[in-house]
Amino acid sequence: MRIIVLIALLSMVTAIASHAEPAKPVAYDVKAHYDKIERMIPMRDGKKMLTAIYSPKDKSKTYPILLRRTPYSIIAYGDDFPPAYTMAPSLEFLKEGYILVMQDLRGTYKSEGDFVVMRDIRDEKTDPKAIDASTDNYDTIDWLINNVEGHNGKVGQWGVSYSGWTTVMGMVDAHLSLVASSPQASPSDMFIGDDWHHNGAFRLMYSFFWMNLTARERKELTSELSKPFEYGTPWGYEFFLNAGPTAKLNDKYFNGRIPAWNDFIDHPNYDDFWKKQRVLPHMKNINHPILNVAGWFDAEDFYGPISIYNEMEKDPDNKSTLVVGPWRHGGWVRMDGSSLGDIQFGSKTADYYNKNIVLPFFEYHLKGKGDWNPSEAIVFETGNNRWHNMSSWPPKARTVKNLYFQDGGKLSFDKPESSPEQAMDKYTNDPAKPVPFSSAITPIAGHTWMIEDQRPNSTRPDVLTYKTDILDEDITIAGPILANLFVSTTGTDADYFVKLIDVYPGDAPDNANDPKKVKMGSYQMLLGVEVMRAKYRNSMSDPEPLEPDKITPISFNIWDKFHTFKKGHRIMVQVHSSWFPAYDRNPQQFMDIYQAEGKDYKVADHEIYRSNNFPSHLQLPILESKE
Ligand code: PG9
Repeated sequence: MRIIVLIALLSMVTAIASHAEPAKPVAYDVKAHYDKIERMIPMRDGKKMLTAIYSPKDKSKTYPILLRRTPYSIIAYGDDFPPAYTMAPSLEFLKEGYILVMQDLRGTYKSEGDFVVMRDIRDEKTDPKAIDASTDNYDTIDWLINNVEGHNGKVGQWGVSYSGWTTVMGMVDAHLSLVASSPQASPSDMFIGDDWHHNGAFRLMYSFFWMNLTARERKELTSELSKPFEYGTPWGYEFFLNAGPTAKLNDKYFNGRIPAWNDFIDHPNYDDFWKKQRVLPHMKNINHPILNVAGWFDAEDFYGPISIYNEMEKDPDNKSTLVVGPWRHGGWVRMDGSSLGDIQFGSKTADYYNKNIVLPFFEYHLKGKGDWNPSEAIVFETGNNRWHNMSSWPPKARTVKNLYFQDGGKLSFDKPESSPEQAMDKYTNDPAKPVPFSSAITPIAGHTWMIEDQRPNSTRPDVLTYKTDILDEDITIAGPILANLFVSTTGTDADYFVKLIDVYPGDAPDNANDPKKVKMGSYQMLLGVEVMRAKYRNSMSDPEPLEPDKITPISFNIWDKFHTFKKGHRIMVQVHSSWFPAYDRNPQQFMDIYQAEGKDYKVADHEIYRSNNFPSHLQLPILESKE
């Protein structure tokens, strides 16, 4: 019975670590090849962390240590073994031979201490005895090196998402034995662009799911996996609309018992609470090799790896390599990467990464085996479906071109010339009928909505849609995209979502053997999307109201893409003011949204200007030549 419950819960828990697709069949008997011991490893403050250590049975040689620390449970306690995919980046690592170490993070499952979600990064100057994820990482490695038999003196670490973040923390003031790290989809700033907020807009559906499952107070050390929240309906849109304003959720569902949820409410703006968690200021003097992995369609942590990469590049001595594939959050771990949602990539991109990138990276640095002389960035170009080895990211051979909103729902590279000052398009956003973030009927966000078909949205009256003529040649974009809007609204706050979309030709062929039989003709593939909560347009820390009916510029980054819009396709942009329940609703009046009551949510009209003086546009990084 326990096994059945374990398997059911495992698939839930791994969903948040984003390995939720069915596992590929595994033909490798881990127990036949590995011994296991479990230890409580002491940290500098005396708290002990439950750690499982799996060593190859073949003791004829030494092996490097490969560490992963997780808040989602090491899954198998005592004599049990976990599924192989949780132990290493791929099964090949088990076959090649590593000492695989998995640890419950401080305060989770069977590790002592308190779990603080994204614990502040310590300030040694004010408190030399402080602990954080970096010291726990250091103390763990120190213990392993001194106590585990059969190692070769070298330690590597890896992890996806939360475990990616603990990997990044391990890179800060790193232990000398740590010689290679692979942070994968690590968040870097929870207010600006990762799991909890994007530009201050609260990611309601995911935060609610995650906090319920992972951040409830633990009464005692336990190996029992957390139970997911019961929504009572498969339709998240309905659940969250009925649940009412964000302010109500605490009373209704948590009774203040999720400390990290209370933190959202107590810190609505970008204050020190959020700033102290930022890893970016610490991304210097990291002198061991880093393999930083991201997915173009990651709905949780794309900003994290890209911003960490950009920050590390400021140090001329950095040894960091960027890998970006056409993946969802963590989609490189257990899937073959040949498709995502309705979009196919022409090859098994995750298999390519596992065989040619992550395995050689660790084999070389931890064992001195093989070759590892990578380009600066190994990036997959969607649309043309090809890997590229680039000498820089973003590539230098790019030209920024403005793509302007035009009359009649058009987009073009020509600036509107003689359009009257007041040329604009209007829509009304009603918080009682927000734009759905996905057509899927789901209580949790899932993993394909960042690449989902936008056809159902492009006909809504509360979504503005602009598109180019049919392209007569390929256009490749590579690098960050900026949105520059000129808006005016009847309210004093608003959210502006901007989506970049690839529109397929009407006669595009359907995918072969598609059980869903999706019609790919005129498909609108979501490529990139970002939101700006307008009160944060000038400062995330000091929000400012919008002046009603005044034309106001709003600019923000939609982050990086590498995509070719093929000849025969069109480029599309959508603009709207809600995307629910992925994001909470904006009452459209300037206030602390976590205190807003039902009556505070107002209908507002929005105008997006497209005149010569107020030319709303996207800045696209057009690639001139490919490496
Ligand atoms: N995206 C998840 C997460 C990372 C960091 C903090 C909270 C959540 C995860 O998949 O682990």
